Amino acid sequence: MTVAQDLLPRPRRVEPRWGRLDLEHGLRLDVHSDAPESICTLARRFQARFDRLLGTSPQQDAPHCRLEAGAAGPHPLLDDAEHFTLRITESAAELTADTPWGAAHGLERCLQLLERDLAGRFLPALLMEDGPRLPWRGLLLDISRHFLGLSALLRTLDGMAAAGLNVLHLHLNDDQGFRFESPSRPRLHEMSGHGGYLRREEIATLVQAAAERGIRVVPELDVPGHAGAILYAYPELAAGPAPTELPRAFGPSRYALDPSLDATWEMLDAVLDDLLALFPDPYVHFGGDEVHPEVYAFTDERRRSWMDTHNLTDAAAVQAWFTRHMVEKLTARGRRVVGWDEVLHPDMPTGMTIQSWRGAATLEPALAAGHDALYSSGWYLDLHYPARWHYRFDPAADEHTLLVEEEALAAEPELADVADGVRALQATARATAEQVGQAATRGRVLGGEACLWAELVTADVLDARLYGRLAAVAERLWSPAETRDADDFERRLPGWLTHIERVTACRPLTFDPASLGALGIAPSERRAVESLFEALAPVRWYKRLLGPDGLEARRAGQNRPRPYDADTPLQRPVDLLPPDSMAMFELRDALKALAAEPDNALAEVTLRDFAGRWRMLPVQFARLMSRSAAIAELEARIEQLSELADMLDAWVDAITASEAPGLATRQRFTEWARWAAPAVAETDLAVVSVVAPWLGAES
Ligand code: TNX
Repeated sequence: MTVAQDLLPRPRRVEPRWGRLDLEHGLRLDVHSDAPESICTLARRFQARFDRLLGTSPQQDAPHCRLEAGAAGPHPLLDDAEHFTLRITESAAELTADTPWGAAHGLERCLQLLERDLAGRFLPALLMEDGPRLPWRGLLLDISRHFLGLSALLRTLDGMAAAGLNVLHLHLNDDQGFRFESPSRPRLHEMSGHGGYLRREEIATLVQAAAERGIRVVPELDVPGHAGAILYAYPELAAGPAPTELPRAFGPSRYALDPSLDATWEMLDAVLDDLLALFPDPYVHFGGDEVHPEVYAFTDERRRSWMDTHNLTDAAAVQAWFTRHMVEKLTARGRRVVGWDEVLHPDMPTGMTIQSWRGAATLEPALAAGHDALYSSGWYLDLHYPARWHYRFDPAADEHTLLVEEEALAAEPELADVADGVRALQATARATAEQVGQAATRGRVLGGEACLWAELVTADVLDARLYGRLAAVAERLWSPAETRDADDFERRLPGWLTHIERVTACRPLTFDPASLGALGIAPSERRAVESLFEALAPVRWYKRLLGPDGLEARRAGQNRPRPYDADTPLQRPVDLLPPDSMAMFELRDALKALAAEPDNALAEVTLRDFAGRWRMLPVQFARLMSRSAAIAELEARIEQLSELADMLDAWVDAITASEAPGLATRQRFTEWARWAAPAVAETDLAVVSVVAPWLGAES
């Protein structure tokens, strides 16, 4: 495998050439003397990155990389050209693009292509013609449930750029917090910005840094529902209840703005002016999701007569009226409007962009009604799904294909106990979306967004919650439609994560020493803890957010108080665990390799090493468990792994002796797997599904 075959996301076209560009003396990024300022800035930023990676600034005889790029506006726009051509020969490199954004993508590729061997550092000779498949490649960050400050956002821009993503969608307010400075309505951020909010200068810095990376920042003001934080500051604007304290509980709420009040629109006018002054992108998201229907089922005389005046017959019509007014206000200010798929209604305005979060059931009707659409439903990163589950969804696929993939997800064996819940969301969506009409011209799938809802995310755990899975979504949005091999994606993923650690401040692979310290883990215990953590994964879907009781209640169609609220510390081992464990990829590959070649020595030592480390866990953890309650919760996992060590060794013994593992071994494994199945401290034992095909199967 060459480094070009390991690229993630996969490029459109790459032709390896013979030879290499030697970089022992550094690399000099060159721009034309009359190059636009944006290109000079780009060159300076990447020169510093190359210098750091190459360990030297360019010396006299360093090879050149010539940058030739057309100009663009101050901020990237949807549909701006993003493609580039990169030529690397034995004497120089040359990067051409129509825009600075295309050039930035090409330079990210150069960073990925850097190689090193005994003779030193180099770039492989090649010709690459690359550019994204879809123009809207986004990440939604919810900074409202837990605040993510400027430094977390800035490092995330670097991670996004490395993945080829180009839209940061900021979910700026929700029931639990209002996160941007509103000079004309300061009560909003002063009262409801508990935990932090973005100041105007910080937003300017963020938008500028994003533009330098070819990334658009799309703000979301979530109204009329999810309005708890707004209504805490302005209780008189509530259609239903208003909170007397800043809400801390998660889940669908009854906090919604009263659309019949002039004061509501005065507030929205002022806040929109503040917001639009900070975010230059032509697109603005206004939410529109999860308005509790009972709240808009007005019964009092004043609002009944308001409904009559406007010919509104039910709660859905009230919401559609709200949507129309929001869209008018934003359109009058020269913006294009995005809303969640609940805004679909026969009386909604035309020309919106619909973000589909409830599946093909809303994507297809939105397009048929002539709206542009963004896909998100299969890409909820807060559900702790492994990357390969997200990888299957292609927003541009036809409805049937998407439905098949949705069903395949609901049928994942690991979701067996919640499959009804997974299917239920799509069913609710179908009813609302079906009434929407057909337009003469179909809308366009612009792309999609991975969504990181942050009920269970803080800046400390952000990187473990993003990367891995973000790469799966990024490749689907960037690479040609035929790039669909999930095994090959997983093969490239560990290298990409290592790359992210090398070129950004993001740390998707390394457990943060401070977080381990907070769990009472000493530096000397780190190795042992890693051997345990790498075999675990956070429980999937909403199991954690709802809790065991909440899950049962949801089945019966009820809502229960949830085990977490916005003040619950996220400092359990489960918070540190990435949903994909690179060690489990390694284990899986070694099992497969040994089964195929019983004399594969590398596979054998890898497996023996796993078994050896698991066997030591009870001894290593004895003291730690007496010190750390958080670790003591995992006691069952430690016992389970030490038992698995014996079974794995027995399997390796049998395979290397060219014997079939016996019936007794398989029965013992089956019983063990039953013991290991229930969640422990909100963790799954990820290793079970990895070893089951070998240790549990008749060979
Ligand atoms: C649904 S998606 C929500 C969010 C939650 C998320 C949790 C959408 C428009 N609303 O408020 O955070 O589920 O997955």
